[in-house]
Amino acid sequence: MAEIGMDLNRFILEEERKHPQATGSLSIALTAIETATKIIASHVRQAGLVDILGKTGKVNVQGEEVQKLDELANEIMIEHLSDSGEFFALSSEEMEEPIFPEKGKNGKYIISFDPLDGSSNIDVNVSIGTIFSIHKKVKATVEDFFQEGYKQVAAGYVIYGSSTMLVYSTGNGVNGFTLDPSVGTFLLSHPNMKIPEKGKIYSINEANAKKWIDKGLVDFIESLKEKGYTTRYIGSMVADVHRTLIKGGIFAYPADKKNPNGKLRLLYEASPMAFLINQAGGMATTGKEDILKVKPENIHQRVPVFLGSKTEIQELLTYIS
Ligand code: P6P
Repeated sequence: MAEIGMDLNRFILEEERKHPQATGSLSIALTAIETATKIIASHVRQAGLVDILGKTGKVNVQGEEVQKLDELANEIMIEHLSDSGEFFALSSEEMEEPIFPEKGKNGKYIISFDPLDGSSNIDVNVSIGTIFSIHKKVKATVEDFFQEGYKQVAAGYVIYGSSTMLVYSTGNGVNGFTLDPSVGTFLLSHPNMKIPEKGKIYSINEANAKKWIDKGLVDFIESLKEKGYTTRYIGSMVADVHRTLIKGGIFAYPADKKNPNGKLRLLYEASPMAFLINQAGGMATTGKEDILKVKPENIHQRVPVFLGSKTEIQELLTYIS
């Protein structure tokens, strides 16, 4: 087992060594994500000081007001992922269509990412994050983005919180790295992360309860209250999922009358988070099927999300499926 304090680059290389057939492409790909997110972190930390808060007056494909930091994060991710040469195609929450970088034309991978999730929290100084999901290039067309989540090669997030943490998996468990800002290096702080079998926290926006489509969900939440659960809801998926991974319990963004397929996007929010939660020993469902088995049909497809400890998810399914 890698020892606490090991730096991310050494960890990536040691993981690569475990796969004799590895060519180093995934290591380079992950290193590009590391560099991009360290740069994003530096901008996020300065956001309050530099006039990059506030709106650009533009809206993204989701019809949401784009904050300047969102755009900057997207540009930084595109630059570094493209320069790595390892990605044949990139898709982002901030871009209507995927892009196919010239340098990546021989790349083995494709990547979907949310460059700065939780952006509505930027100007109130609440944790936000970058989420990424990597699949293998198969057909070398946009169809490659429509692979199920269980086929992910790697997935992870960076949370820009009280500290900056990178949490990711390549299918052999989940490991968390904390950025040491004094040297600009991610150091292994949470080796082999496992979600508790059961928690004491539920995380859902109860303001939407009257609009929830899943009958039985209200009763399920009431049953948790009866058992003494507490509620925590930040409204920033990366922060809510990170807490759920560490503390256990359940996070949910269900379908409601306003969002009949839920609000969260499959490719670059639900699927990578489901991959991590499964790798950590938890479960992730749309309420009808395992999120990792959903066959994507479009880049910005939304799905209902229920993820967390096995105990709560299995109990939830007795109420809503
Ligand atoms: P609501 C942030 O805008 C986001 O996409 C996720 O990060 C978060 O989980 C969700 O929306 C919060 O949505 O409707 O509860 O504010």
